[in-house]
Amino acid sequence: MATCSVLSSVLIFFYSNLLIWNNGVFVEASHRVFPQYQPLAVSKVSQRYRTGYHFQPSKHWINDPNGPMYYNGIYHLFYQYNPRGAVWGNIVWAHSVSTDLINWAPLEPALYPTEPFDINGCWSGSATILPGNKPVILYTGIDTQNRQVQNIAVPKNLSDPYLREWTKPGHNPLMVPAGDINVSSFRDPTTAWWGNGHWKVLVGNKRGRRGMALLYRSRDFVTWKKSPHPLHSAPGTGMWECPDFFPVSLAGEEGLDASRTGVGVKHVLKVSLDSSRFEYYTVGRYFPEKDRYIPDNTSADNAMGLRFDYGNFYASKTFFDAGKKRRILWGWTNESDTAADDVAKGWAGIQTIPRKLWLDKSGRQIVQWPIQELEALRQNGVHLRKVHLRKGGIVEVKGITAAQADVEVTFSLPNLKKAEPFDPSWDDPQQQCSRRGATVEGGVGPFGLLALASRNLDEYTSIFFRVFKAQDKHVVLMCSDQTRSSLRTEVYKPAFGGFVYVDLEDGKLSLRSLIDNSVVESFGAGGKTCITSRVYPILAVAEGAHLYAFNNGSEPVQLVKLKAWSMRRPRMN
Ligand code: DQQ
Repeated sequence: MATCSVLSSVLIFFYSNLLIWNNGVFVEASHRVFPQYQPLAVSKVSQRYRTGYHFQPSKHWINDPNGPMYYNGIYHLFYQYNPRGAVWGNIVWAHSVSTDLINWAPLEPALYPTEPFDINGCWSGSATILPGNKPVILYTGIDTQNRQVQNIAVPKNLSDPYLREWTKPGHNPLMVPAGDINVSSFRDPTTAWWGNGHWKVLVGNKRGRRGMALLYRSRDFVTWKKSPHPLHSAPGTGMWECPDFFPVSLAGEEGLDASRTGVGVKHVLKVSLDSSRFEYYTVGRYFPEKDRYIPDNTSADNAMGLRFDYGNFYASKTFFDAGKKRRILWGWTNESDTAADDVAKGWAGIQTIPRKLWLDKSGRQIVQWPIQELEALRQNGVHLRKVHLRKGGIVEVKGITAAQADVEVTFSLPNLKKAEPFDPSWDDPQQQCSRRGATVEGGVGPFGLLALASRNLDEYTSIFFRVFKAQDKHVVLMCSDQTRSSLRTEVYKPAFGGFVYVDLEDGKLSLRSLIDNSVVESFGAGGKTCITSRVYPILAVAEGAHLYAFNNGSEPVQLVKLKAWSMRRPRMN
């Protein structure tokens, strides 16, 4: 503790977006930069708070998932990694492989700074599988002048099933920040798609406060030309990091290859906002001939827009799994303790459980669900049925390892008449979750789960719903509230929240939570609203962790069924 406070008192950090003068160019740093910690290689990794079944390397800092792909029966995940410390810096593309997206084997980093066009860092990017079954990576390199440029890398040996080594062809960089493009706001190329005789790729950018996705075209994947207009832009959103653009089917859950357009297809554009470190997405229409994307008027095209995840989730990226015909989403979930804690732990950052994603029947939003393969880790299942939860009711889910579990529960709401009135000015769900925690009585709700809870409830992370009555409909709020998650005072403990767009006609609401020591990933209403929390209990650890279902609304709710499992550890790097 003493060491931590000494460390934090000498902590000098630069916040993201800080301008650094370098070789005559102003360069914007990304992530919080702690120069004094960057090269501190780890001598001992603390097991406290390490996850059991989430993706993480054996030590050090990780951030964005990069270039996920399925190639010849193997899943590849690359990710931003500091090989020399537990804070952001010295960034390379680390590389792991899997046959099921759950068990992972580490390989040597695939990309690390070697050339003038990436000597100061190999930042985020994507994979594309070109005709002839040839995978390539597009990534952002930080060049000798600290400019952001887009590069290509190709496997050295296509007959290596793990694609261990990657080379950087001599015609790099492919795209440079020419003209009025800000050299430090030009990054994170998407997976390329094919249409109208061209390959097309997006690169994140901003002009003033207008966030934009620049569009580049190429006939041969070698020479790239910037389109005179971006694919899309939105005022007031700031730098668009890690754009992701992909088609979704209007019918069913099957995923589509990046190049699919036409009847029965909509498109999704997701951007990660550097200024708030939240993401938002829109559902809309893509016009390939004009290379324009127009969001539907049901999707807010600003920082209040729909999110894949309303919690700690950033720099996400999807890929098309051609083996199982599904689209899969990866997202980075950062620590919410301090940088000094991370240095002491020897590690920082995990990836969320891969989620299958598809367009909801309404056509207005995305639905997500943990990939089915995860269920192979379930063991010691317990089952509860028809438990009445009156006001103040609480029931413990016993017989599982509550610190590392998967729980699915369905509640039925007998009486919606008592729902509290909804004020239409409440447009920020996180604010509503902060105002009314799990113990604040409502009419219908709060009801839900207390995860990573200590025996006497000194600590818990509450994931719950609250139902309100608006003029002509019900409004459902879902919260993942960290405020009581730890007795430690120095960690960040927000109450995250999102609205759940359901009509409640069947009077039921479901919740699934993946609980894993220091992370709780929750899926409301079958995956319509998802929230991830990072928490650091000191009592609710290992055998000291408990799981409860509760209701603190004045109206009784019924827990129709609850299934919970302990989760085994897969092979994890
Ligand atoms: N992280 C990468 C950038 C990206 C940012 C650098 C998003 O390429 O814009 O580590 O977290």
